[in-house]
Amino acid sequence: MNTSDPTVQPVPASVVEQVDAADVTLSNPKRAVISLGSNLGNRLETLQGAIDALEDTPGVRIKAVSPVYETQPWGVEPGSQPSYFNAVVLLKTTLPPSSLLERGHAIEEAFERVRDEQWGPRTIDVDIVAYQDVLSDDPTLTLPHPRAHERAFVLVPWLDVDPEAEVPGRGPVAELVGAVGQEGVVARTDLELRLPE
Ligand code: PH2
Ligand code: MG
Ligand code: MG
Repeated sequence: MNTSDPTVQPVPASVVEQVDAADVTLSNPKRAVISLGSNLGNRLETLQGAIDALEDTPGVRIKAVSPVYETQPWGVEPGSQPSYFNAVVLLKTTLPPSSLLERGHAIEEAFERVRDEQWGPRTIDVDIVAYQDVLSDDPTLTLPHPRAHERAFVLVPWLDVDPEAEVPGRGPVAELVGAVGQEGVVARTDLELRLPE
């Protein structure tokens, strides 16, 4: 690769990872991948607030937080909504998927998310992208997330925090990124999310 080409984006430098064995406090923890998105209000502050609230959850330890991406709204008329900030968080948890989902909804409520239209603008969306290698077509929590494999705003930050990641049943994230491309997904290297202490 020609690294002097100004069109080649630098590798984001802001993946933050918990390097210690923080999950020793959790017995038999499971891996989960969470996608966070915000396109209303102070997007960065809200993403950080959601990360802090996840870490404050008994039975949850955040292991890695991706860089922040500014992304074009997916699934709606172009220009009809503000751009999103998106990030992906890797965590270890002793909670079952249903409890993690409940906690995600409680965090959305705490940030006064209003649910009216599908894919409407929101202060915060907390989505469980994957939970271990679980495959589930339960309509209240489909695993992995049914559209994760086609959304660059999920795949690109996920690849940053886990280059070996796979979408259960769909294949390596690196290959899926190659297939969907990175259009409309721009690293905000000027911004950073913190891993909670
Ligand atoms: N979330 C959606 C619909 N569209 N587009 C972007 N760029 N980022 C999102 O997080 C997002 C979206 C529904 O959850
Ligand atoms: Mg969503
Ligand atoms: Mg959601």
